[in-house]
Amino acid sequence: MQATERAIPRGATPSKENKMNRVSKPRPDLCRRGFLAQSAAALGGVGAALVLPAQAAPGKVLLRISTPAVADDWHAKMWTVFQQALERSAPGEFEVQINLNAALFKQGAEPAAMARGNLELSSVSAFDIAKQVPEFSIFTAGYVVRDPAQQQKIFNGPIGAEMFQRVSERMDITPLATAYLGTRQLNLRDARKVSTPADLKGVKLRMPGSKEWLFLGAALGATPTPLAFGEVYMGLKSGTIDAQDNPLPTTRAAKFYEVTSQIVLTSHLVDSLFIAISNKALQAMTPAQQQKLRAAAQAAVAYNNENRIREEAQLMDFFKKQGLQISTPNVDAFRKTVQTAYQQSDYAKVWPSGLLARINAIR
Ligand code: KDO
Repeated sequence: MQATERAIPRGATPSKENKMNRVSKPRPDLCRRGFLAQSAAALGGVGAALVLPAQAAPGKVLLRISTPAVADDWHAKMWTVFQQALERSAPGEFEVQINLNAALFKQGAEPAAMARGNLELSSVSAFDIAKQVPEFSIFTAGYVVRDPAQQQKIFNGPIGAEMFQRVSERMDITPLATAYLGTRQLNLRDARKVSTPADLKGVKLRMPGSKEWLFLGAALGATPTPLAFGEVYMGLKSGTIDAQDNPLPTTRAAKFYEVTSQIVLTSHLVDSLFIAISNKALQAMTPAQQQKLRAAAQAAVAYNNENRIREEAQLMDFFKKQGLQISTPNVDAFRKTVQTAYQQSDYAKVWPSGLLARINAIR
């Protein structure tokens, strides 16, 4: 099933470049060189070598985007919405280059590339931020944020403003808008009974490669195994990993359901991605351009969030039809174990005093 896409902003149909991205549907199991060639081709048939202009056409503001997202996922498509919103509000002013599948920078390397001025935009995870702004790890902790509505209130209110200020000062990037990546669920290669974290003992659970992610995997009771997103499909297929965790729309878009047999609805993390821009690029813009940029980022996340929330509610049937078992564990047991692990960790020691209570108070 391909869920019906709601193109929210008027005229937000994919551009020619991104239609190419969508039609070519690069597979997560393709090698990075393949992605590079594909991306280069999508950018104008340059050929196998990735030759990206370091500068935009004369008079245009260059906005290079890099994301590990696969073309069929909402947080990949949202960049087309962003691009087209800018083209409508500021015709001819910006040159937006969308690079999917980690074709330009590997997963997690984007913030450093932005700070160095080699990349303008990306969707940055709380985990990437927590590496440099440790108190942001509160948003990497399982079972803290309750649902997407609360997530938006948190980041669009005073807490978001305070935390984004710290990000801007310490990382030299500015978050512009908060995308709901989805609620992360476990997805196992071989079905097994999973009721509590103890049932995951010894399960090689793939996590993205940073200590913040690995901590979450361990807190769930599994044996966390670092692997880049683009290698997960093959890892599951070959059996080098036993499981992965991602929101259901991503498990569909990256086709992980083809190489797994069970989804366990742990709902352990209401995950976010922050559309962020390098401060260097932001400061080089006029106030009017900055305002249009912010509006385009808001349009992009609105598109992502609505489509993703709708699809999350529909996907269970799809996975069942694909032959997957869907099981519901003892979520209270998972919540208790994971929350205890975080409370007793060094992460919680740097959470600003009272922040957890303020988050909890947001309804
Ligand atoms: C993943 O690697 O599991 C993850 O979901 C982590 C996110 O922070 C984000 O990088 C995402 O992958 C990619 O955008 C691919 O969907």
